[in-house]
Amino acid sequence: MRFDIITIFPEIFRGVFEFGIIRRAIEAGLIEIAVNDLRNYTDGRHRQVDDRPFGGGAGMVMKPEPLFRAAEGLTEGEIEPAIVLLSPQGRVFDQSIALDYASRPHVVLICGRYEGVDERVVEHLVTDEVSIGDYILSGGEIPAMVFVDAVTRLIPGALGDAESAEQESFTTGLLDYPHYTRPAEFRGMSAPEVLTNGNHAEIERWRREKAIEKTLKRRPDLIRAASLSKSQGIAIQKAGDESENET
Ligand code: 9WO
Repeated sequence: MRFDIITIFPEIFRGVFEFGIIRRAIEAGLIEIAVNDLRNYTDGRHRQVDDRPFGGGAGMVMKPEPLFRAAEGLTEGEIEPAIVLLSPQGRVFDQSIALDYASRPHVVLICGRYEGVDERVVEHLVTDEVSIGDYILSGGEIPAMVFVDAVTRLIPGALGDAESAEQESFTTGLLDYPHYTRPAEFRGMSAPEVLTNGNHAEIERWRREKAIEKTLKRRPDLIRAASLSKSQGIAIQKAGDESENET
């Protein structure tokens, strides 16, 4: 899978893809990431990527020509290119959207800056607009990093054995269970006994129960959206009944 990032600030990406799972995925040949400087797709001595907004107002707008030239050049000959604009107006990114992109051979990511991009880019070049959440940033570069990170983890072979086991918990649509490590007692705070007694069936049960409790309390919206097994459904029912009985 190849990611092509289009940005006016390629230096921002220096380092971010050189660690951990992403680095390993690159080394294994599972992904390739190219950071493309939008200015290389301008013409003229001024290498101009922005201009004043029609209709007036503050700030600048990204010109259409360099963005069309860059994205079309990078996807030449592709039948159904994925050209994603990271923008607060996009569909809000989540694990299931990440999973959809993980099976694509090539994704072009356009990072907006200034007041945004000329609307003709949105209407006639971009195939998907994606937001990483409801807040305004200074540009699309950090969202592009988030996108690459979340999608790469879902490419088969990108996670090691330990990490894939962990991944299961979000795939269920629940929040993660609490984690503990040594020492078993720290400043009078004990790790739960159940985790240290070696009963793996009991540990499994405890973790699932904690994941359900935490999800019900913090993100009940996830419970409604989750596709749960029959035993999980029953466990949630039980957790709900028990919390009703508490007060
Ligand atoms: C600025 C603004 C100010 C007042 C009211 C609404 C507003 N919207 C914006 C705006 O969208 N500015 C953008 C800044 C222009 C393009 C690049 N910028 C950007 C991308 N900010 N945040 C993102 C982004 C991308 C993906 N997911 C979350 C945020």
